[in-house]
This record gives sequence, structure tokens and C-alpha cells, in this order.
Amino acid sequence: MNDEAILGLIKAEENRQRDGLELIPSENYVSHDVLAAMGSVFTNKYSEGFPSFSELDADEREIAEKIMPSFRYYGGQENTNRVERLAISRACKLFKADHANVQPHSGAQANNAVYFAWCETGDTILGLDLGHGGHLTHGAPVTQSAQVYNFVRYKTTENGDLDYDEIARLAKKHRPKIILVGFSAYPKVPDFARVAEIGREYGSLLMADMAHVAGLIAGGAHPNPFDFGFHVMTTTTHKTLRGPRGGLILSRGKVGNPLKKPTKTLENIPTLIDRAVFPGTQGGPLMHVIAAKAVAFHEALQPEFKKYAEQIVKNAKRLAKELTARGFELVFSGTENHLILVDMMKSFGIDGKELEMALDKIGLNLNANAIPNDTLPAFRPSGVRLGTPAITTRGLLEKDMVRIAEWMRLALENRKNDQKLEKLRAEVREFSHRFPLPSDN
Ligand code: DSN
Repeated sequence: MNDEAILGLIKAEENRQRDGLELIPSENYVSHDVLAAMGSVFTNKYSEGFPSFSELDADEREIAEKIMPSFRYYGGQENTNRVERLAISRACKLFKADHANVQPHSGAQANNAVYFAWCETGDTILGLDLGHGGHLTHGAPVTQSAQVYNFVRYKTTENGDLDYDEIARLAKKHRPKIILVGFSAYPKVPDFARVAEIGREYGSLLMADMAHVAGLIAGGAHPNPFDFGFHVMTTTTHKTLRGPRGGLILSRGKVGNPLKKPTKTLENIPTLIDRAVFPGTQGGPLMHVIAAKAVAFHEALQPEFKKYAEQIVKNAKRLAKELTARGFELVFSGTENHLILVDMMKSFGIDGKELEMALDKIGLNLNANAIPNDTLPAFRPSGVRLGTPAITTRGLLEKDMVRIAEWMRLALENRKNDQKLEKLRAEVREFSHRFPLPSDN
């Protein structure tokens, strides 16, 4: 690369990642192959539209093929079509879906496309409150979608379950078009069966935003919402799934011709979603990212990925135990997935940002995070959120969680002692170097 300024920053970021340990539960380290696909010439290509006729009825396919060789608006698509078809079929296999739209640029784009596919302006969507572990795009008032649709938010109970009674009560009152189960700071496994039962009673579309746990689902370490009758699953591709930064929408139903507007039925949801992604909410797909998604899905289909997913959960449980033993009070008293939420205010009388900043200094990265019913502002909330997907990719096992918990305790204790933090930083660096980044191989 000739741009020395940017090259220097890429090298610096590689070193930062190599020298420390990533505990932010939504981050990961991708393989060399995923990086290579992302850095490929597919970035040069425009390919608005869709690649495939294969799922259409024979007579419909004949008509479609007469009109054009694929549902693309530009020529030169022989390779992009193959790449996108591979990404779609691998994603369907991984998640037991009938259809995959691999074009969303992000998780937010994926969620917005599903809302747009199924709802009219002003329709009601039930989603988990942001302060109780939900996500911004599940109806936080600051978002565009919250201005278009009527989001009604449910919460968690004292023991950390989603408040299923409240979901049932709100569904009865509002008859929501969508019931959305999904989270970005929630350490338990939802009761999908119970939500599905409520949704069926009121004819709601059942949508799961599994961005955080998609890799666990792919590896069999977390239940798959489709097994309980959910219609749609959205996810990002870069968290536990360990692919490039991007979004993905999976659905169950009949795949049809995206050039023809289908009636709004649950059966037609795959086609409604395709049309809502393009031209509904996006333009040209990022074909280099789709190539990298296809690579990541292939990796996730390998037997080693199952072991990886299981180890993420084992590591998280052990880390939760070691932190508890050192006085860190966990929200909902533990974890069932990859993620841990600590109430720093209750544990040590400081906010989450203070621990985040101390840990940054020693090369451990996590993020300050709100806890349920937090009384502190979003920028300096009471909690921290951490998780094990990235360190498990580096090869850390349960025994290594003891060291991480101990470094966290020491950094907390010495947060005002720069000399001591410097010493801890050297220890973390030396330890991290024993676990190369996957892209180093
Ligand atoms: N920013 C993501 C996370 O950290 O969970 C969600 O979009």
C-alpha cells in the first residue's frame, strides 16, 4: 500500500489488537480468508437486484429468464450471482432457514427492512426496552423507525427473565404486527416457545434479532428461534458469527419473484423482505462483503465451529464465577450465553466508565453499559458489559479466565496508580502475544 498514513494506522490497529484482549461481547477477530474476500475486487462491482431463479416455480422461472438472465439491473454479473447464491445457500443451511437475504449493510438495516416489509406507518411492534438489554433499533425514541412505527417496549423481571406476562398483556392490548425478541445486553436464553405462543394468539409476525448469539445458534450452543415457529431472524455477521461487518435476514416461507409485489401474508415474508431490502431501503449491495459473509458461513459450517461456540459459553460461565468471587456483582447473577453484565455501582460504588478507562490502560477492552432501571446517564452508566467470543477465538480456555478476572480486580484496585497499571499492561501484552490473531496465520 502506498498511502503511508493509512498503512501506518492499519499496522497500529493490528498491534493494538495483538497486544491486548478484546472483551467487548459484540466484537471478534476474523480469519485471514474473511479479510481477503473483503479486500477483493468485488468491491468494484454494482449489482442491484438479486441473483437467483432457482427457488421459483418452473413456469415463473421461464418467464423471469425471458425477461433477463437474473434479477440484476446491470451487466457483468456471472461471478456476483455465484457468490451471492453461495452466501444464501450456506446461510440457509447454517440456520435452517428457507431464505436468506445477505445484502443488509448492518444489523440496523436488517431490522429496518423487516419492519418495512411487514408494517404500515403507525403499526405496533413489541420490543425489549433498551435499558433492559434491548437494542436502539428496537424502538428507542431517538431512532427513525420509532418515528414511523408505534414501538411498545417490554422489560425484564427481577430475576432476569423477559417479562412474559407483560408481553402477553401488551400483545392483548395492542395486537402488535410484530413481536420482536432480541437484545444487545442480555445474558439469558429467552423462552422462544412462550413468545411464539403469544404471537400465534394475536397473529403477530415473530421476529428474533439474534445479532449477539447468531454464532452460538450456528454452533448449536443456543436454541434456534425457527425451531419454535419464529418467522424471521435478523443478525449481524461480525459478532459471535465471526464474519465481516454486516447484516443478514433469514426467514421461513415461500421464496418468490422479487420483481412482483406479493400479497402481505406470512407465507410470502421472504419475498416481502427481499423487496424491502432492495429497492425498499438499500441501493447496491456490498458484493465484497457478501463474498466475505459466504466465507464466514462456510467456516461456521465446519465441525470446529461447534467446539468454538461451546467454548465461548464455557469461558463466559467461568469468567462470571471468577468475577463473582472477586466481588463483582453480576446483573441477573450469571450468564447463559457469551455475555456478562456487572453492576459496578452496587459492587464498588463507581460507574462503569471508570472501570472501562482503567482496563483500557492495561489492554483489556470492555464497555460501560446501562443496567436495568439505571439511574445514571447513558454515557456514564452503572454497569459494564463484557464477553468471551473474541478471546475464545484467540484460543483462551476456562483456566485463562482466572487471570482475566484477577487483572480486572487489580486494575480496579489500582485505577489511580499509573505505575501499577503500566506493570499490568506489560503482563497483559506478554500474555496476549501467546495467542496470535487468526489473521496472523
Ligand atoms: N453495537 C452493538 C453491540 O455492541 O451490541 C449493537 O449494535
